[in-house]
Amino acid sequence: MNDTRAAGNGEGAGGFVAPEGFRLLPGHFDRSAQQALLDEIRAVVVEAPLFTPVMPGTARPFSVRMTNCGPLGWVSDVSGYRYQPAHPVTGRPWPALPDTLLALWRALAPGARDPQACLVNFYGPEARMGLHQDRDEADFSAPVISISLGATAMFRLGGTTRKARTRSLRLASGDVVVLGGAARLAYHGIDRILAGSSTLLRDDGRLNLTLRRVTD
Ligand code: MD6
Ligand code: FE
Repeated sequence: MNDTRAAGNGEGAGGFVAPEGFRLLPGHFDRSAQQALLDEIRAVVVEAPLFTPVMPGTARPFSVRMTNCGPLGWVSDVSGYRYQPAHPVTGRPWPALPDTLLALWRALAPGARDPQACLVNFYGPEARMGLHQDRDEADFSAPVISISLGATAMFRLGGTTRKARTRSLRLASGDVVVLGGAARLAYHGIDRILAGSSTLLRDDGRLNLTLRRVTD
């Protein structure tokens, strides 16, 4: 499997062509911007504590913990995946979306309406995220934009069918990923976290923030 820092929209050694609309912006946020964003996310977590979602049907817990900011938040429980305006445990509205994230969205998704949800996923050293599509939104014309903070993750990117070839990319602290265009519905996931890869968060912790437009 390829493992490269290159944005790699061209054909890689394994014959993988990333879907149109996939962008990786390595080091988009420098260390001081990462620290400032981390401070904002810590404030979000104080207001809206991390919770452990479970898989619909089976109630198997996710290995990541999550929270949200913005008017809507993504949740998963026994009855399904959905967006809702309040935290599932506290019942309070989600905290506001930090201005830094709104500015990032406006710069990278010109013409799209403003994001309504920022899903915050926290990974400990053993956490993973299975291969999935982000398809709980009514509007697929806007991209999904992610920001990674803390430990480096091995990100798997595939095509728009589950059986399409995949490739592995490293997402380091400060990296931004855009899934737009054909890549909006590309399968992707996190295979593992690389120990000792960042000092931003203690104990090989990692945060991934995903900005989404939910309604059309
Ligand atoms: C992660 N990322 O980096 C998982 N989704 O932890 C995602 O699931 C993701 O990076 C949509 C767009 C960009 C992403
Ligand atoms: Fe995703």
